Amino acid sequence: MASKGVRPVTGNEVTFFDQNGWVLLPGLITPDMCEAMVATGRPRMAEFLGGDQSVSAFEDSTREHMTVSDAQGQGTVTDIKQWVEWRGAVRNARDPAFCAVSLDKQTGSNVRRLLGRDRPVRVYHDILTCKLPDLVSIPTSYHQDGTNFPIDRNALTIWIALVEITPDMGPVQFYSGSQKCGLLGGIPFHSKFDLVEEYPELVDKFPLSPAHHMMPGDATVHHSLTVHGAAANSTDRQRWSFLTSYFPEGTRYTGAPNHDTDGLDLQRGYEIEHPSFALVD
Ligand SMILES: O=C(O)CCC(=O)C(=O)O
Ligand SMILES: [Fe+2]
Repeated sequence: MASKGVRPVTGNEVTFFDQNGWVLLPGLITPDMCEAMVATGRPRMAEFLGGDQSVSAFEDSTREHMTVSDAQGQGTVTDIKQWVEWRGAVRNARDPAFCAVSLDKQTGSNVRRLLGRDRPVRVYHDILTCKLPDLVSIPTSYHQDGTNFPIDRNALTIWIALVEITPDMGPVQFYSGSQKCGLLGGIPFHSKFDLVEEYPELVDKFPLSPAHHMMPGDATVHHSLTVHGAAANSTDRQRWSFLTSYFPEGTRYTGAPNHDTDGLDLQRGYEIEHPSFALVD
């Protein structure tokens, strides 16, 4: 049953997404749902959220999220420099506050409409992020998600603001229409690679979306080929967001090493059906 907590996308929003590769969805979920997610996630991430402590924690980090694909357990908490994350609230922990958003039938229907395919979708990964204040977390470099996903087709990501996010907190920004370029290269978060440095012409060819002022429950959706990034958070408030990426049922595994898929015994060339990638229909 569709929850009242997630609203349907409109026809105009789907059209905007088709043209631009991203769309803003004001009030996608209720502020209550946002509060529940932060209330669950904050204590789990506490050791990385303090001022100086967060910096030293990263230096000492074993980057334990490399083991995230283990379907058991609670997922992993890591400072990946661009933000502090809890990866796997849905995929691993099956936490109700997060599943109520990511696995909701209305969410599934929204994703199907945005992907333009009338078939169930699966969760690729889910990440609760906190971009630390005072410029502690570094900017999110401009990238396409698609280069990093070891899957053979397009996907999309729903990114939800869990707190009020002002433009100076580093909301995600998108090069509108850049999905039409196809794959541009780079592996997100692997190195300092930034697509705007690699392709300076992107800036002239595609308008950069505004740094939106978002309220809790407002969301953006982006296509896996859309170039996007975010500035650092220059305020003294934490930037909390929750993102879930989806691929359509029938998607096949390319076999490329990736922390989201390693260790699950997926077979290159075969459809991804592992229960860790929850089906939403
Ligand atoms: O939250 C950010 O700064 C970037 C998020 C991102 O890259 C994504 O949702 O694919
Ligand atoms: Fe991304």
